[in-house]
Amino acid sequence: MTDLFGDTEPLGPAREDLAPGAVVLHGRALALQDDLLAAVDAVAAEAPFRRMVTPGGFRMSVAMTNCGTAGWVTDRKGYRYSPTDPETGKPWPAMPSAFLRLAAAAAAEAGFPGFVPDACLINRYEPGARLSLHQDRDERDFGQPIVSVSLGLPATFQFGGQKRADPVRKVALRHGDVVVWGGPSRLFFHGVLALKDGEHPATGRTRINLTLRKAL
Ligand code: MD3
Ligand code: FE
Repeated sequence: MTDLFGDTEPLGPAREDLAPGAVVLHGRALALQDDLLAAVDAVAAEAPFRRMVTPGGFRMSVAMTNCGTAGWVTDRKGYRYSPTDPETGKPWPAMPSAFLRLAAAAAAEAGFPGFVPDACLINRYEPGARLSLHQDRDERDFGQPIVSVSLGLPATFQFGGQKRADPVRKVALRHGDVVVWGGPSRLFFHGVLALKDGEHPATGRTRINLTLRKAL
């Protein structure tokens, strides 16, 4: 990558357009990492991480919890948003203000002003955990973007197209990266390859991903 002065950017450009509507803001969450990780711990103290079961009867390798007005859940009956945690029967913890502020700022920088998420799915990957190719289509308004925040160990993200059979690109997502998925890419197929083992100073042997959505 070379700028107009002929200088290189050893860490790559801060902003990378992946596809129409899909923008990576490299390192955008770094300044907030301590607040974000403290908020994840506070949410998980009220609504512990758990590995949910899919409608097909498989236990997911990724452990999940939620905060906000609604949380994404799966069980033998299907995928849906629930106002309460099925494990405790209580409402999900409130959306931390650091999540709201980062999501709104990132969405605006990517061209989606006025984003106010009401749901945050928190995914925790341990070595070997993966997310197979899927679409996010349990939300009401696909005109709303999704903001994802990667923390801890790096992962290889797969980004396809509108059809499951479309070719996929591999994109490395690292600690502090924020991605905004809106417009034409909102319904693109995507997944995460099995997490490679490693140790990260901020999270240990795990990767945390926040997925902020307007679900309702
Ligand atoms: C592309 N999470 O929770 S975030 C998910 O890293 C999910 O944990 C992944 O996919 C993770 O549903 C990927 C990136 C992401 C999120 C939503 C998208 C990419 C997307 C929606 C449309 C297209
Ligand atoms: Fe997804």
